[in-house]
Amino acid sequence: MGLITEIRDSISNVVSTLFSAQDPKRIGIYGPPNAGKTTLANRIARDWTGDAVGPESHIPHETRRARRKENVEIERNGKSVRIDIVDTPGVTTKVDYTEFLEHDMEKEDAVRRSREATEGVAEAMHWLREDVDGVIYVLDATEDPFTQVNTMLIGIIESQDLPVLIFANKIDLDEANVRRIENAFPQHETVPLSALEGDNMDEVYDKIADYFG
Ligand SMILES: Nc1nc2c(ncn2[C@@H]2O[C@H](COP(=O)(O)OP(=O)(O)OP(=O)(O)O)[C@@H](O)[C@H]2O)c(=O)[nH]1
Ligand SMILES: [Mg+2]
Repeated sequence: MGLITEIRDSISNVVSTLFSAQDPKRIGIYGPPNAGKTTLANRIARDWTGDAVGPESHIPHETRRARRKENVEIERNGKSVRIDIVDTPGVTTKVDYTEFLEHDMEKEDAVRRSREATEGVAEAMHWLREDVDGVIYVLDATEDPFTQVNTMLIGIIESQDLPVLIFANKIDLDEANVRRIENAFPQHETVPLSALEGDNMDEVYDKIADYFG
C-alpha cells in the first residue's frame, strides 16, 4: 500500500512538473516601421517585469535586430500566461537611406542604418518562419492599412497557421481610424490601443491571454 501511494505521488509530481514547466509561448510583434512595436513591447515588459525591451524613436527603423524579453508572466482572471516577447524590426519593401537624412543624420550613419534595417528585416522574416508561436501585428491607426507589406505579412502569418491579433495603435491621435483596419483584415480580431498612453491595456492583456495562453 505504501509503495502504491509512493508511486502514485511520484507520478503526480512528474505530471505537475511537466505542466508547470511548460515552455512560454514565443510571441512575435510584427508590423511596418514606426507603428509602435517597441513602445508596446516596452509597455508589456514594464507592466509585468519592471524593465524595458529596447529604445523607441520617431525615426523609422529604430529597431534593427530582433530583441526578446523572456518569461513575461501575465496574470488574467486567475490564470497566468507565460510569454516571451519578441520585438522585431519594422518590415518594408525598401529601406531608403535618404529618408534618414531628413532626420538630420549624417550620410554615413544613414547608410549604415538602412543596411542594418534590411538585415533586420531578413532576420525578422526568418523568425516568423521558424521561431514564433503567435503574432501581434501592430499598425498605426492613422495610416492606411491597405499596403503590400501588410497584406503580404498577414498572408505569410496565415499560411503558417499562427494565431494572430491585430493591434490598432495610436488611438490617442485624432486621425486614428480603427474601422479602416477592421475592414482591411475582417478575418482577424482587431484590438484598439495606445501603447504610448496605455489606453485599453486591460483588453490587450485579456486578448493576449485568450489567444496565446
Ligand atoms: N501618439 C502615439 N504615438 C505612439 C504610440 N505608440 C508609439 N508611438 C510613437 O511612434 C514612434 C515609433 O514608435 P516605436 O515604438 O519606436 O515604433 P516601432 O514600430 O518599434 O518602429 P521600428 O523599430 O522603426 O520598426 C515613436 O515616436 C513613439 O513614441 C501611440 O500609441 N500613440
Ligand atoms: Mg522598434
